[in-house]
Amino acid sequence: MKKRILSGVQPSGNIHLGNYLGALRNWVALQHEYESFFCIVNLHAITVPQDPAELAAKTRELARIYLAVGIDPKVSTIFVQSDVSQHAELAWVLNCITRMSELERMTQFKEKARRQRENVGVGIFDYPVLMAADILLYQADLVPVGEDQKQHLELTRDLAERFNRDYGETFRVPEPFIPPVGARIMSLSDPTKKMSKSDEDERGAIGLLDDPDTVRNKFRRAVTDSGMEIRFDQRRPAIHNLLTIYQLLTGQTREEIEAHFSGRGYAQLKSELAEVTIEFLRPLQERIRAVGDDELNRLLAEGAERARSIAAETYRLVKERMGLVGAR
Ligand code: ATP
Ligand code: LTN
Repeated sequence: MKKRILSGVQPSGNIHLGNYLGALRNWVALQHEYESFFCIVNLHAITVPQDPAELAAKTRELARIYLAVGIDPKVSTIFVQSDVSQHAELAWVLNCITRMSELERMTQFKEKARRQRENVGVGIFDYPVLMAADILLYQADLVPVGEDQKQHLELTRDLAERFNRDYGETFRVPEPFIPPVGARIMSLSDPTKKMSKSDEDERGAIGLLDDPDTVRNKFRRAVTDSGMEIRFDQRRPAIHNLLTIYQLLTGQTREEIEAHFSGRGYAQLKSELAEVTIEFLRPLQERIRAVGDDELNRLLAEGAERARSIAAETYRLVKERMGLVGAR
């Protein structure tokens, strides 16, 4: 039997090159080797306020993006989290075996809480438990994500092990898959921060739906380091980041890239990188637009159906293990 993958992206904000290079790209590469489930995690998105109409539109847009980047619905299951009620149900059960202190330690929570002060919702605090439910429901072996999700994966593993120990073997304990290159694409306007959907400074991220002029402008204004040489040097994070994007989009080796830019300036790197990105985005955007509404409806309905059948099986086992029985 094939091993399983599960991963997800939130349908909030504008999906960017970091999401693609850190996560989506690897989903596409791994989907033939694994039985794959790709979720649009709208219940995670509502941990911060969302406009309902926009959330609905973004959910469908993200499904189009999954297809356009190369997720093949013939081999992979694409579905919307809120279509499968067991995500919220299992999250509740897992809440009851999670300690407050474990969630207080999560760096993503600490960061978001710092930004929102008193108004931090319980949902943000509980976010990692819902994520654990997403993964454990499908008995996933592998979870392809960017570097920022590593800590959440650790918690997922801890919760799976705890449940298995206390209630009997139930969940498969998943491993993260974090790519060796591209797991943490940095913001173009501040190379000490990751490229992020929720960054107020929109210039930091290249959106997958950005038009050519926007792409050129964002790269042109990207922060650089002092120095002149164009080399992969960790001590110069801004240039390292631009070169990493170039490497992943062209498939060239680091040696080839350094030789190509030898003796050239930052402006040249930025303009070539902009063109490479535009050429990558052009066909992608065409494919996004080409997905029809009916096609999308059918696909998400089929995806939800397939996801439900597996989620229901796991959740039935959980209830049995915990003594959650009612009328017979
Ligand atoms: P936010 O910054 O608002 O939390 P996000 O950009 O991290 O949002 P998510 O939906 O939370 O978007 O992440 C989707 C996937 O993209 C995750 O696997 C995450 O690890 C990955 N990812 C996000 N940002 C980056 C980045 N800068 N570099 C590489 N991978 C990333
Ligand atoms: N927390 C993730 C999104 C996410 C996820 C998941 C990723 C929610 N559920 C399950 C992998 C598996 C993020 O990228 N911020």
